[in-house]
Amino acid sequence: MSGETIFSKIIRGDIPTEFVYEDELCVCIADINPQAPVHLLVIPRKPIPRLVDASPEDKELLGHLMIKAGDIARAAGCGDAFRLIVNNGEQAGQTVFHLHLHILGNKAYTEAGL
Ligand code: DGP
Repeated sequence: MSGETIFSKIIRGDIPTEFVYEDELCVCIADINPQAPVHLLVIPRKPIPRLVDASPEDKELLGHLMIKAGDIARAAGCGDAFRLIVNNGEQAGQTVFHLHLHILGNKAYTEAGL
């Protein structure tokens, strides 16, 4: 579980990937294998491997990711109809060991006013 993952390479620009959003603390990219009409990943620049590896000093960063995820979901047209998912650990399906929030939204829900 080293700090070097595909997401570190994307954040550094070694693998050209469009940033849907970026600031000094995080970037947001489209998931390569979308599981919903809107499937985005909010990734802290700091390479924390899993949620459980975050420490109290990361409190502000984690809050930032949550707040930004809400803003990004709305900007992506999800309205209030979206889910945030963090897979923690291999047995929970985590495949990239650099913390990230999945934003899963279905534009159809929003369009239907649900
Ligand atoms: P998780 O299973 O929670 O670790 O999710 C990792 C997600 O990352 C998975 O849904 C696919 C996505 N992903 C993996 N490699 C890449 C990549 O190179 N580019 C992009 N955009 N997404 C990737």
